[in-house]
Amino acid sequence: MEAIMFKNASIAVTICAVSLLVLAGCGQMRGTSHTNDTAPRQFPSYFKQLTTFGNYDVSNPRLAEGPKDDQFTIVDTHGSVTLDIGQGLSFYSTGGPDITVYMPNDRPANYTVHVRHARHEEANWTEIGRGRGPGDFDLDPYYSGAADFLQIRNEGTEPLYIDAVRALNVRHD
Ligand SMILES: [Ca+2]
Repeated sequence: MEAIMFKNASIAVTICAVSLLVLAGCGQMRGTSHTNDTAPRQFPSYFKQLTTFGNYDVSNPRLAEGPKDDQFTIVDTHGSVTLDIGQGLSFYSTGGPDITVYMPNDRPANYTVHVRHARHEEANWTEIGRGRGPGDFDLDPYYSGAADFLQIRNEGTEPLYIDAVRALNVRHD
């Protein structure tokens, strides 16, 4: 009988100890979450939506929106497609690559990449690089600060196939 009571007491003590550990863990998680809420948020994101301007000589422009899916926007010679990173978001430069352009390897065509801030309607587009096939692009040293829009222009003589575009450093406005 004494042995059984001792065993029950041991179980009770163990349950209490585990409960305290769980509570302590919850407190720790809440604390961490609170800290993240006040810190700048950085994350990669695909360009989400087509803009209402800057789309010329382009077929299926919406197929360049969102994640890579092997569905292609096709930009003809001298044409362009313009994408927005999304409502309430902007992209910016860090030390490494900032933009990744996804397109098929077997259909290379010459293109340029340009960026712009949405609110600076009078501002010109800033070219950040030239490409042929899929690749990464740096904003610096050509552009500093935050941008919202990205434009890809076909600079060659072949059709330009674009699957998706991703900004590697995105933050909430
Ligand atoms: Ca696509």
